[in-house]
Amino acid sequence: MKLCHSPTSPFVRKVMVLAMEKGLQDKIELVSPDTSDIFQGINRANPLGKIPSLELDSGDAIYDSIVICEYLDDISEGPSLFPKDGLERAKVMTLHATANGLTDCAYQRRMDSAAMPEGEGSPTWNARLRIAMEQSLDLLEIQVAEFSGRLDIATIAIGCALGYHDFRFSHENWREARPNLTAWFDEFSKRPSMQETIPPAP
Ligand SMILES: N[C@@H](CCC(=O)N[C@@H](CS)C(=O)NCC(=O)O)C(=O)O
Repeated sequence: MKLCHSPTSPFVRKVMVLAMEKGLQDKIELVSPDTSDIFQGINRANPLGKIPSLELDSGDAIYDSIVICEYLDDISEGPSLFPKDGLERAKVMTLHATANGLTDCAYQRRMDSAAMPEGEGSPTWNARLRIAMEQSLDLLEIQVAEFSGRLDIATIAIGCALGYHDFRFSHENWREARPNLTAWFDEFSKRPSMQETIPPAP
């Protein structure tokens, strides 16, 4: 299997953490994105131009990160990181949606402010995304007791979301007034899968 990969992408990191937790990393070859044309995006295997995508040995390409994670979970041994059905699954997937949405808002803000030509960003949209991030962090702070001690697709997504916040928005200090989430992240970050996927210094 070939994973279109960048060490700075939080969505790729989620896939890598899950692959490592499920012992699949040796079955995955990492391939680099094509950054030659910003208008095309960075990945021709995905019409949206985004990474990650996973090319299977059959030639099929799958995306996006949550689909790849569930596929890898399905084909691997050991306890599933996705509850199978009912309310339990809905709750885990909603928690994943909070964390993934937080990551998505942070990524959009980063692109709007740092990656676009000077003057093309929108301060109003940036403020809208920042509020969504703060509200998501506040909710996670309240919910820590619910997910503490768990390893599943939601906690992996939370770990990657907070890691990305540290990577790109450390100046906004999400830890302030969020002691429970801080303690949870400090502990979760010790996992080898998290340590081995820390993004390189900006
Ligand atoms: N919903 C997608 C989001 C993926 C995404 O936004 N990837 C970014 C990198 S972190 C990307 O490829 N951006 C390039 C672009 O949009 O041109 C997923 O979960 O896979």
